[in-house]
Amino acid sequence: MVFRPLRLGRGAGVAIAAFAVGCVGKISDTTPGASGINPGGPGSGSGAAMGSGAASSSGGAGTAGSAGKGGSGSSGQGAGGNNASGGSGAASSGGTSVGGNGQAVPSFACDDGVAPPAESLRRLTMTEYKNTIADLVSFALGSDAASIKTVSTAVASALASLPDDVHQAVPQDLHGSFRRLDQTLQQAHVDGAYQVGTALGAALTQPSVIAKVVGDCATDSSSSNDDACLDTFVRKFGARALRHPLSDDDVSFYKSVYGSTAAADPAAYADVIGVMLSSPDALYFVEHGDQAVAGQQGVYELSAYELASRLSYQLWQTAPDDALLAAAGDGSLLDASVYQAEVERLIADPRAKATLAEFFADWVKVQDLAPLDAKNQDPVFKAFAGNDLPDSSLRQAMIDDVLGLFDYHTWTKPSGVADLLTTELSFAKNDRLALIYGVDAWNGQDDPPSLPAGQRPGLLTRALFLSTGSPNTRPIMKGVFIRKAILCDEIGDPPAGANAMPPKLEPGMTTRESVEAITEMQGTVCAGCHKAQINPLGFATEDFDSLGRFRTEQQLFDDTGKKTGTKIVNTSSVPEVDEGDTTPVSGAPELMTLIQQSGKVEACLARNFFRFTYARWDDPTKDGCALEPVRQAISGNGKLQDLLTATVLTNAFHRRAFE
Ligand SMILES: [Ca+2]
Repeated sequence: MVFRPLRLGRGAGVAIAAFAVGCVGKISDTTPGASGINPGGPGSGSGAAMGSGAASSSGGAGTAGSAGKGGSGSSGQGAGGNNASGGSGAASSGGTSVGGNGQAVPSFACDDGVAPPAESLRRLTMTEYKNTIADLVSFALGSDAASIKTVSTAVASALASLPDDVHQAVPQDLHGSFRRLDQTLQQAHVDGAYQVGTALGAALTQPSVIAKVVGDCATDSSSSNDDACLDTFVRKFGARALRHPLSDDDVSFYKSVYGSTAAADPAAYADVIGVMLSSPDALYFVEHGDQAVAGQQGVYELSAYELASRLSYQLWQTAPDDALLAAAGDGSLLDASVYQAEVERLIADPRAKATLAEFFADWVKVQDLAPLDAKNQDPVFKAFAGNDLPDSSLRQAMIDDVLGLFDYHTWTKPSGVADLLTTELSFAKNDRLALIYGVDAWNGQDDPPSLPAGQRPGLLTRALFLSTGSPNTRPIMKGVFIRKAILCDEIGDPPAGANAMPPKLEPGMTTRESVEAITEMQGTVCAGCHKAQINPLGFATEDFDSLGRFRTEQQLFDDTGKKTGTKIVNTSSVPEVDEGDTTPVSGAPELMTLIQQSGKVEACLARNFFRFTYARWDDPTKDGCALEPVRQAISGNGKLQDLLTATVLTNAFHRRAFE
């Protein structure tokens, strides 16, 4: 049976309230933390949560369920066993290629006969919503900067009452994944949207601006033009607020909201605006589809307006602009060449950079970096840090360094995954971080300085991924992060009762030695995962300390901060970037090369960008046609920015599956 969501644009306040209640129940059923409390949420990210505890997030047992898919109530996803264990398992077509490490490169099978999972009714993210409101204010007021400022100020407190999206815990990543996966709907969302609508309605109908917003017909002395005045406003403002032209029925409904008052009435106009902004069409991606896709049960091509919205929110995180709406209006957007031109126009805009920056930040979990100066009074930390004792700016500097790396290699010098994983340029603009790297600070304009050769290549050797806010590194945490976020491998559940806290280090032993003693004892349940899947990836990056400083030996301290000795750090390991691959590495540089050669990062990046795009977890057995073109686009000579282009050019992006 094909169920396509009913039109929800009517009934405004009543409809949205009823709808909200329905969503809460359904989303709660499938999404841990849907109550809005978000157990183990972002606040816990500082250090402890990514240890062995994080490994519990996604058992190998086909748990890749329908995270965030509450609206559809789908239960079909888990059934296939969901071999999220890899891309490699799904590589049944298109030929298997071999990477630089001699192992098969993972790819995704695209079968046009396989329908993707049904989509839920997705709400705008808070970023998207706030951008949309700002654009609507500009649309209503044109170039009147002073009025735009006044109106923006009037809605600021209502906007601030909306909850931020959180790094939503999903079954596959209990620690918290993309903010876009936060599809929880709280009372604060419903109340906040209503308050924004009310405040905006009031602000846009003040005597100083109503003639600009509605037209002179709203303030002149003639009453004979008032009905046409209202009609025109509903159609014009409504098409923008709801992102599609209004039907005659829609127009009648909003005119009924205005009421039967004869004279032009600012308060009645304010009601119309408030109700429009409470409409599901304003708050959600309401998609009905247009043409059925032959051979795929329940899958429809999006209409031109639906596609315009998807494209605009995907690349700009806001509603379509005039040009995009015009291309939807005359249907030309459905023409491949017109669509391609719009894609290029949108990607050339700075807003596309901001979108990709949000993706990268979420992907590598920059929010998980611990506060670095919290232990500045601790004698051991103080002794360990020495001249590099962190100040309050160092944490953000480490985040900016990594985001700068992404930005440079995506836009300034468009590069591919290989450069991302092997670059020896420093993007540290902060003096303290530059000192840690042993380079001059980057001025952000000229070519970035080069790091000491052969020491710190690639993304994963940056201080962000090494720093812990304590005197000790966390090899387990580093290993889990690389294994899951960068390679997209699954890690089995840790045994019940396993400790998610950092292992207690033994005096006189390196961090590695302590971790080995605790987690790799032969015959224990821990050893199975830690020895092969987790620890070696972390051990190979032990040539950096927990402030990201390069080292060859580890300093040892007693509890008072007195140095008790040094021990050579052993960074050799067999990281099994590909399962069963016995290639050894001597440390971080060789590990980065092995990771780069594996071809796994391209597949993993495609999967992560899918999650960001569609706000749901990918299912490699059903989403192959969405994943494989993107993986291919960023492989070989492909560029990171091709993530954007390749995704919006897939058939999957133009379609929607209904249940
Ligand atoms: Ca009038």
